[in-house]
Amino acid sequence: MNAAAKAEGVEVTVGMIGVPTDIGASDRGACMGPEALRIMGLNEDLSGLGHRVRDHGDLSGPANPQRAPRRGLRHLREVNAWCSVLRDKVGELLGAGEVPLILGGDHSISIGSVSGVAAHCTSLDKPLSVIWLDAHADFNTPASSPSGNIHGMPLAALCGQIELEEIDIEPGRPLLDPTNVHLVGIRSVDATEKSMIMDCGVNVYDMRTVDERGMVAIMREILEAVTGVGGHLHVSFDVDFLDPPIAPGVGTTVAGGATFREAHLCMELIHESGLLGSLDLVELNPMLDVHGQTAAMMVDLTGSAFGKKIVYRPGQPRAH
Ligand SMILES: [Mn+2]
Repeated sequence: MNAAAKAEGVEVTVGMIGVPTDIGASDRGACMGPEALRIMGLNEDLSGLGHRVRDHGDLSGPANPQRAPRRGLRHLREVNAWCSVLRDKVGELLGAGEVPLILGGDHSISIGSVSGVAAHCTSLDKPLSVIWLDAHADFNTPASSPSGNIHGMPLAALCGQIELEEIDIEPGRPLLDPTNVHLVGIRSVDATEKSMIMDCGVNVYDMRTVDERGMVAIMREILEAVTGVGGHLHVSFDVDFLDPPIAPGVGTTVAGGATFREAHLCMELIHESGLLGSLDLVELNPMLDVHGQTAAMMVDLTGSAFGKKIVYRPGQPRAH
C-alpha cells in the first residue's frame, strides 16, 4: 500500500464470518455459499486491494431438519440459534474495529447480523442505516407468508413487525428505524408487504425507480441521507438483487434485476462514500450456480464495495 492511500485511510480490517446454513430458505444449498465465495478468491481479492483480511471461519449451528412451518414460521428455533451466535460474533468483530463481512447462508441470517450491528450502535449511541439490495421486500410476516420461510421476513423482523423474542427483538421496540432503511432493486412484492413497507416508512427504490432515475442518482440520494443521519452503514446484499442471466446461483430469481454495471456502480458508490461499516453477502446457492459464475460475480462486486476500480480518478479514495 502506498503512502497516499494510507493518508486517505481507506484500508480496513475485514472480518470474514461464514454462516453455512439454508435454514430459512425453501431450496437447499445456500449452506455452501461461504465455501464457494472463499474458493472464488474473496480473501485474496480483498487482500490484493490493500486490506487486512481475517477469516474467522464458519460459525456452527443446527442442521436443516426440513420441517413444515409451525404457527406460520418454519425452523424458528434453528433460525434463532444461528442468528444469536452470529449476532454475538458481529458484535465482537465490531468491538475489535473490524468491518464484518458476513458470508451466507440464506437471508434469514441477516436478522442476526443486523441485530449484532444494532446492539453495537446502541451501545455507542450511534444511529444505524441499512441498504437492503434485493428482488424482494423481505417484509413478510408469519400471517402473510404462504411458505413460512424466514428468509422472506428478515426486514419485517428487524423493523419490529414480528416478535422474535429469542433473538432479543423485543415487541414494540424495533432494532431498525424503518426511515433509515433503503430498499433497492425490489420487483416481486406480495400484496401485504406493499402496504407494510409504505406504512412503515421504509425508503423504497424499486426497479421502476432504478429504470427511471438511474442507479447513480438513487445511490447518491441514499448515501446523502445516510451521511446526514451519521453513524454506521450496514449493507445487506441478496444475490437475487442481480439480473438472473448474470447471477443464476440463487433459489429465488426474478427477471429484470440489476445489471452488471448497475450493480458495480452501486458498490463503487458505496465505497466512495466511505460509509460502509458491515456487509452481508447472502443467498448464493452453489447448487444452482453455473460454473461458479454467480460466486465469481459476488466476489467481484465485493471487490468494488471495498475499493476496486477500473481506473483511479482524481479526488476519489484509492484502495491501493
Ligand atoms: Mn432477501
